[in-house]
Order: sequence, then C-alpha cells, then structure tokens
Amino acid sequence: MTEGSVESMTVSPEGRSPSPANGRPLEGDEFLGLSREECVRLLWLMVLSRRFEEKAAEVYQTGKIGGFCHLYIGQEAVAVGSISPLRPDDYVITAYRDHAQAIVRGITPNAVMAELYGRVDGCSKGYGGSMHMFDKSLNFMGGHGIVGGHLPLATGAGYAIRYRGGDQVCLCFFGDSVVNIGAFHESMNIAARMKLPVIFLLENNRYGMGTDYRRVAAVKELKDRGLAYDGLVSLDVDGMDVLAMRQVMEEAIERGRTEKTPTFIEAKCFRYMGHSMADPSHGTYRTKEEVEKWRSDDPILDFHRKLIAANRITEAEYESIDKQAIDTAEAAAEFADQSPFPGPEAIYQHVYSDQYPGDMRQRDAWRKEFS
Ligand SMILES: Cc1ncc(C[n+]2csc(CCOP(=O)(O)OP(=O)(O)O)c2C)c(N)n1
Ligand SMILES: [Mg+2]
Repeated sequence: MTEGSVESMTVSPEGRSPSPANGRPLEGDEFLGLSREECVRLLWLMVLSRRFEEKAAEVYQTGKIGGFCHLYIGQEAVAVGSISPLRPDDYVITAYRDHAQAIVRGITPNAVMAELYGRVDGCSKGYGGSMHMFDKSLNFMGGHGIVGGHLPLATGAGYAIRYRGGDQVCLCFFGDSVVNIGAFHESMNIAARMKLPVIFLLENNRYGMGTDYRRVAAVKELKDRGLAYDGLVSLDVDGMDVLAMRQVMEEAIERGRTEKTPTFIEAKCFRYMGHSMADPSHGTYRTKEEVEKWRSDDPILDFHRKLIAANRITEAEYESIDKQAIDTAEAAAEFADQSPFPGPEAIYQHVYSDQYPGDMRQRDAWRKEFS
C-alpha cells in the first residue's frame, strides 16, 4: 500500500465518543430544567419515530411503498433534541431522511405514512413520497432530495426572517456529504456575513451512502469547517444524547433570536440501517462489529435508562409508551392503506401557483395576461 493510494484512505471503525457534548459535562440540572412531563414527551417522540419507521420498513417490503425510502433509525435524538425547543413560527428544512423530523415537528404519523404510500391524505398530497414531506402550516419546508440543495433555501429563510424584522430561527438539517458541496460554503458565508439566524445542523452519521466521510474529507474534523467564517459559532455535540442536543440547540436558538447570528453544529451520530431500503445495514462498506458497537449506545435506551435511574419514569410507563407508539404506527399504516391514490386531475393541481388552479389552459391565459 502506497501513500495516497485508495487503500491508504481506508479508515478504521470507531464507536461513539464517550465524552459528553464538546467534552464538557452538562451543567446544572442534569435534565436542563425540563419537567418530568417534558422528558416523557422527548422519549415519546423518539420511540414514536423509531416504531413508525420500523412499520414503514415492514410495509415497504410488501410493496405498499415504492421508490426511495431512507430510514432515520439510530438518529432520533438529533431530531428530537433539536426540533423540540423550537417555537411554532420557526422554520425547519431538511434533506431526504425526513420522516422522523416531520413527525417531531408535528406532521401526524397518518399524514407521513400516507405520503409514503403516495396517497391523497399524505402531507404533500401524495406528490412527494418519502423524500418530500412538507407542511407550510408548521413551517416545515421539506424534504429535499438534492444533496446540499436546500442549504441556500435555509439561508433564504434566514434572510426573510431578518428582512421582516422577526426573531425566528431556521433550523437546517443535512448530512456529512454536504460539506463537500459548493452550496455549503456559499450558504455559510452569506449567513455569517449577513448575520442570518440559521442553525446549520450537520448530522454526521459517518457515511454518505457507502462512503466513510473520512475517506473524502480533506478537513477531518467536520466542525472545523465552520471555523473559517467570522461571526458563526461552530461546535460539535454527541448526537446520540437527546439532552446534549437540546442544550446546544437552546444556546443556538438564543443566539439566533437575540444576536441574529448563525450556528454550525456537528451532531456525531450513526444510522443503524442501510442508506436506503436497497442497502444492507452492514457487510459492504462497514462491519457488523461497528454497527453493533453503535447499537449498544442506542439513544432511546440511553435516555430511557437515565429517566429510570432518576425515577422519572417506571418500566411500566416505558412499556406503555412503547405500546402506544407501536399502535400509532400500525394505525398510520391502516389509514394510509385506506386513503385513495390521487386521480388523473391531480396532474394539474398544486404544482404551479394556486392563482391558476386545475387547468393548464387557465395557466397559459394567466401567463399571456401578465407577460
Ligand atoms: C447533488 C447530488 N449528488 C448525489 C446524490 C446522490 N446521493 C443521494 S444520498 C447521497 C449521500 C448523502 O449522504 P449524507 O449527506 O451523509 O446524508 P445521509 O444519507 O447520511 O443522511 C448521495 C451522494 C444526490 N442526491 N444529490
Ligand atoms: Mg451521512
């Protein structure tokens, strides 16, 4: 093996770092001042996301869901820790691994499952499928399939907030592959220079499809990517720890609201399943041992253990939460199955502006009038 050869770029598997967020212990109240009910809510959202996606995987195998389907299993603490402290008028935008984020933001499991099935009751009316969950009423701005393509949109949302004089923030999720895309730099640069309240949340699950991020990264510590930008705070966090996630997010939100400055967070996490339904969880680009190592640090079991140890829940309550999540996922699949497919008329609806709904001839007339 020679220096610079492909072999020399292979990397050894690592497990989760045992150190808490940024190497510093959580300060003050171990539960960040959250009430018992708030903690149970975080646990519920994580369990619901997990059980929902397990159900989605099951029905995918039966052919009820078609096309791409990327599961989030293993990364639940990132979505729950980061979305839960937001206000309803904040914005959330994400990539294609979006089911759990949509549910945590408040899109109902029924509407997410129906979208996966491509049915009219889906949150995107069946047009989008797995990668394009969307709900304007919740300021959940998608669901985007092009790697890095939505970062400029997040930056635009940040600009809109500033332009209108609001104090919202825009939370933007993306994967470790995005740091090598040009739009990443452009977005971070504009957000830092123009002081836009965008929270760039990199979910470093260690793989872009089948590529270990360290094989393609010339800057190995991904959080260091943010250091080049004056006016942008850059940090990393244990993304398998929902409380650590929540703590750095609360700080980033406060910074965005008061100083209007962006934050770049690298959440170190791991996806337990393959990249998509077509990809096995291990055996090609990563080993069974690596997956098992991360699975032994499951973010849901970790938080569950902490709550039990602090007498915040009982085993019986946990089992009841789990059962409720399984039942909700099951009901969502039944709901989706009952929902009709969009009819042929849907081709003309909801694609262009509602100012010319339903008929392409109307649209053409509208164009003529305004051209
Ligand atoms: C511009 C562009 N190039 C390539 C692809 C194909 N593609 C889909 S997912 C993916 C990897 C993305 O990995 P990462 O950003 O780490 O997100 P993760 O899948 O880990 O959530 C690639 C290359 C794409 N969708 N868009
Ligand atoms: Mg990745």
